Amino acid sequence: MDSPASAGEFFIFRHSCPADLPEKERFFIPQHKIASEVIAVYYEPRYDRIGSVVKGLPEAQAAVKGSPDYPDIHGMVFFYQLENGVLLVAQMEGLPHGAQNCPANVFGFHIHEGAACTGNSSDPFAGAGGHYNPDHCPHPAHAGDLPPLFGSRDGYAFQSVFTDRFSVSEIIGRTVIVHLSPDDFTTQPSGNSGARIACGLIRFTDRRNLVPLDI
Ligand SMILES: [Cu+2]
Ligand SMILES: [Zn+2]
Repeated sequence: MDSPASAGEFFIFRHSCPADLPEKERFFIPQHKIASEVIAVYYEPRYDRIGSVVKGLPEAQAAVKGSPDYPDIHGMVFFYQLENGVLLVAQMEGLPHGAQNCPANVFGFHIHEGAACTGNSSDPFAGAGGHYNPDHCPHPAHAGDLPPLFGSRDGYAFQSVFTDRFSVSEIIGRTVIVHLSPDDFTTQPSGNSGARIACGLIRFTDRRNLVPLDI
């Protein structure tokens, strides 16, 4: 098969240790208790290409941090350019979570067009602007629309998704936003996903200046 695997075909198995990677690349392996083990990819020939992509450095990444009201949120979003689209891999910790029996723990997740995680007291990330939408489509057909993050009972989320709605170069300098509420995929212009609780600026990975992740 010579087309990129879809999200549903992206099999990840746990692996005990990333020792087979060069030291510099290991710095970019997520440090979380689960994601630090996510290295080995199921290796049938049809998955070869996506496996080699995930083992390399992402072309771009965003360090996500919570707003003043949600200081515990932090995470990383990685963007791997494939031939026909982008593989996005995200992990987040410190998301809101409740002790109730049926917590939703679902958070709207988008790429916004703005270039800054700055704002004001009523919207700490107003500078992120609206959803990235170069083709002037309705929500959820915006290029920057993504599946929402599903948080665990202790506030952790991991997501990988393939999208051909943008290339990595298009979104450099734009922003990733996490919202307090689920995206209803109906309400205009942003799915009624509520307050912006975390933001990250998307940057090219600086291959000459790799530093350990602080997440
Ligand atoms: Cu958003
Ligand atoms: Zn949208």
